[in-house]
Amino acid sequence: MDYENILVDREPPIAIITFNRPKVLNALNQAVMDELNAAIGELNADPTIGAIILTGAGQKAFVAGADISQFNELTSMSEAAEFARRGQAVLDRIERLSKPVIAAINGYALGGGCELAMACDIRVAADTARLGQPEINLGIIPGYGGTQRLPRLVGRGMAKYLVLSGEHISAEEARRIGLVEFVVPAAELMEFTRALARKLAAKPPIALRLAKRAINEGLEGNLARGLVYEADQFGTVFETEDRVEGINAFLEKRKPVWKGR
Ligand code: CO8
Repeated sequence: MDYENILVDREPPIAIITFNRPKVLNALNQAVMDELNAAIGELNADPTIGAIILTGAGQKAFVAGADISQFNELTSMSEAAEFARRGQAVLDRIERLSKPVIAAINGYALGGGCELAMACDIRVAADTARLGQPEINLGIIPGYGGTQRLPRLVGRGMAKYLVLSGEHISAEEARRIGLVEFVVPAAELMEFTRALARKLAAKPPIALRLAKRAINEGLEGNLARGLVYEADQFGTVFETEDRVEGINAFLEKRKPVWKGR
């Protein structure tokens, strides 16, 4: 598929999706969301790709939020709710994707941009990045999962502070509260994130998928249910050829060769 609002670069075993509307700080409109959804589907189906990076074009922004200019086109409560649901579905798909997705946050990650980063598995931020949920200043609230994913990452109090105040925070502050995992100098962001993506792409794919799923599912229920789920996934991964290879390779003091079976 040809894309107009994003760039998709395949560098097997990784791929990079770049939001490419720098004039509006890579704001998300429906066309961007549709293209993102299609690209995610294509890359997930591509057996040469083991991990995906999301980033923004230009120096200034990862994604500065949903495109505010389209909000006045939403004329009813049900239209606005449907709009939010459609976006949530794309972010949900990213969170549940069988391959790891890493956000390389190269600048502003605000509103829908911060929500998008939170739907990724791991977040790496440039030291110049700024993050936040400024929707309150527009008289609205986060609609792409921000009220749900933010407290799960940073805790209730800090999530309420960010959502209710609309303040932006620095990358370093975001790391301190658990909103991003790594902060690196801006010039090293893509090199660092590519290396991380390659590291994950080199892992056995079934174990990677099941581990990701066990963490996601476990966090949505209580600990007892999560442990049952983890044990089930552990049983499934034990049936794979990669498990036999991984354990034998360790015992034979050699590097494993993963087959994805
Ligand atoms: N939407 C549309 N255009 C934008 C956006 C945006 N989110 N952000 C920036 N732009 C545009 C600006 O209008 C400007 O355009 P122009 O050059 O034509 O005037 C251009 O990008 C550059 O921006 P600025 O001149 O404002 O750049 P500054 O360096 O002065 O400021 C900021 C940078 C601080 C990032 C500033 O642009 C800003 O505050 N942007 C808005 C951030 C924001 O409020 N984001 C949240 C949006 S709401 C949201 O994301 C909800 C998600 C869930 C939706 C659920 C569906 C209902």
